[in-house]
Amino acid sequence: RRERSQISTLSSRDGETVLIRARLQTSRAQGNKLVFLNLRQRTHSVQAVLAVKAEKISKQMVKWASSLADESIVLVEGVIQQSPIPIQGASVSDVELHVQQLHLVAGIDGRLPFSLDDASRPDVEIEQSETQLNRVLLDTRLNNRVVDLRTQTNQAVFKLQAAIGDLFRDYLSINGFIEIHSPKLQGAATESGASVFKVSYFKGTAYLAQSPQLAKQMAIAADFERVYEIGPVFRAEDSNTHRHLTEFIGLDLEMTIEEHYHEVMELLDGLFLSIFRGLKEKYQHEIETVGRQFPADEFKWREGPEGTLRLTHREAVQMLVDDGVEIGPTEDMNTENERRLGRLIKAKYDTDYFIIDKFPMEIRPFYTMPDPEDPTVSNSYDFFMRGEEILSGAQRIHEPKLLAEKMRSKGVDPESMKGYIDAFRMGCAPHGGGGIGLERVVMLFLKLNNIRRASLFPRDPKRLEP
Ligand code: ATP
Ligand code: AMO
Repeated sequence: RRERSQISTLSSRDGETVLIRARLQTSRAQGNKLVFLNLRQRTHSVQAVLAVKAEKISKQMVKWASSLADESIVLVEGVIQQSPIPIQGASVSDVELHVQQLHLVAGIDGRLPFSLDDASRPDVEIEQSETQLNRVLLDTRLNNRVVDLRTQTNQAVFKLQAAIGDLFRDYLSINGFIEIHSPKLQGAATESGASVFKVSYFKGTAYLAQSPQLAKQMAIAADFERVYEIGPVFRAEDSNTHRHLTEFIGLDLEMTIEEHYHEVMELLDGLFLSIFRGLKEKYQHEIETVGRQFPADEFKWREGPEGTLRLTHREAVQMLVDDGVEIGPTEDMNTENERRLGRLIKAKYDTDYFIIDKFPMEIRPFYTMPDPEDPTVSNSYDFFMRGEEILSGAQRIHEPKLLAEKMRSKGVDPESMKGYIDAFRMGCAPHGGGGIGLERVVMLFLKLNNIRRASLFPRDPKRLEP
């Protein structure tokens, strides 16, 4: 077997003969004796030349090469030659490949739904003129996601998504966490009961987990001390918004607390800073690539002694009230108010990343620990990026009687979660944690404006395919 080369390594290798398998991005014939082929491997591309004057290349061969459909996969053997001028549209621009042999590995059956060029046009305002600008609508992209994912932008988006997963794992592993894998099939609803998918389970019914909440807390009761999970989360909510999916990837963690729940908040903050720094340090190229299609102001966060901005829920609501919003002191912020708060904070503190602490007890789930000094508020927090929630978390109730009482007050029957409550009857250390939506972090870091763009094959109330 002859070794194949990567396009990314071809620069300055004048005179070498190489074998390359790549996609034919585009071809451009000049008369019947010459054709230029733009060859692509992931985000790298090079220009190849098929000319009759070369050995073994006939006119027929040139004609056949010119007729190959864009996006076919070809195997090419050729000699690298220095180019007198930089080649436009090729990422390896100092050389070109003079083709001696060309084989078709996989052709295209039918027509491409859109060209990669059209799919790569900058996403700038004016939705109405999509067709005029030859832009490809989101639905068309998602219906033909495999082709859509081949654009440079999408290759970069998913490299960044993977990087966030890696940075999450690295940080937690260094800090003594272990990864767990909790079941997604449940006998009862995981959190509140309203928004779970039912699936038939032999002669009965099972539910898809709406978060690993119960399992990660039970792992703490089992003395794992620090755990995390990266896994699918299912929500049966008919939310047709820019930021809700029915299946998303949850980055969850749970840890014991020594003295105060701020230990968890600080760890989570350290985790986010390490993700932001890691992306900025190692993935600038991908961030810029995405930015060419989705122009965005650079994501900003605070470094140094002042640290991440933290507000209490009361202070956040006051900022909105001062800005003329009608909102009660214990009310949950809707999307519009969250974004407004994000803009106010950006103007005042120059940051796209902040934490809100001490939410009113009545708007948090049953497992949330009340503040011992003021039980109307809770030891809970949300984290925000560009004015949208990306993490929700809290200290949890580890005392079984209080837990059962809070369940009842939220309309959840403690009997339906017996295994969970029993875990606390056997003794459990104080603990807390949080859950992050991976696609939201990707969407907001890159300002993609729609969560579907940050999901490989998105699932929403109207989409189960492809
Ligand atoms: P979480 O489920 O983590 O709290 P979230 O904050 O995105 O995530 P919700 O609390 O369910 O989700 O909803 C928050 C806000 O999202 C709502 O106040 C509302 O503004 C918006 N929202 C949710 N569902 C819909 C919907 N179907 N249509 C319009 N907006 C919605
Ligand atoms: P919550 O329900 O707030 O909390 O979810 C945690 C985070 O998950 C993301 N998220 C979503 N992403 C896409 N589509 C959705 N429909 C969706 N819903 C939520 C958000 C959100 O911040 N058990 C708690 C976490 C905890 O306390 O540890 C929970 O699930 O980024």
